[in-house]
Amino acid sequence: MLTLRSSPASPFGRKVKISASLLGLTDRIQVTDADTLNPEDSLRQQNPLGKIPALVLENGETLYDSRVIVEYLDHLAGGGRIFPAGWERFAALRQQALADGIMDAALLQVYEGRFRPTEKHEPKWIDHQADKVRRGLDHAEAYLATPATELHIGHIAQACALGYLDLRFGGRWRENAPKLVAWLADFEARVPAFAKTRVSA
Ligand SMILES: N[C@@H](CCC(=O)N[C@@H](CS)C(=O)NCC(=O)O)C(=O)O
Repeated sequence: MLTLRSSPASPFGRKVKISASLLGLTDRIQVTDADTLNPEDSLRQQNPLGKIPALVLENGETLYDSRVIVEYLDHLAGGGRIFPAGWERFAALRQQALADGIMDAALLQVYEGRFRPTEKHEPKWIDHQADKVRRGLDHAEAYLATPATELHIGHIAQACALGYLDLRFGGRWRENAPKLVAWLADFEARVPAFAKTRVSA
């Protein structure tokens, strides 16, 4: 049995869970919640960065981060299932990188709120991160909102990024991204694991 250290709200953990489901591997993975703030949590032995997701393998090795884990799961499932071949692979990896970057920038804004008292919030820093999210969404709305034919890791990551903005930012991205709204509805209709991994605020 593989053990996924994650938390229900983690968008990167969600990427792994949805990938596992699409690859038919859900039954081989047990999910154990991790507390990234707790120094006593074994997570820090498993991943020195103390970040989730981390995947503990049957041989005791741990894989991180989400990008490595999804490659491993695809390999376990025979390879080439959620990673296309040829140029499409790089387009899919780039889409994943954009979505991961949106999630990183969104998380940093959430952490600013969590780690600093309100009077110490740095608006320039928050705006800097919010601009990344806005530019990323504008790009996805313009170029990455065509409903997928073959689902791949870029689509999974993009859905998780949009889902995280729904969870933590009240879904305000929807006002300026009608094509992405339709794109996400199509993804959700095709991927039951998306609804299954949704958490409410
Ligand atoms: N690049 C990493 C990002 C993972 C990440 O930022 N995880 C967050 C939770 S969603 C985390 O562990 N935060 C705790 C910390 O940064 O200490 C990945 O793809 O897995």
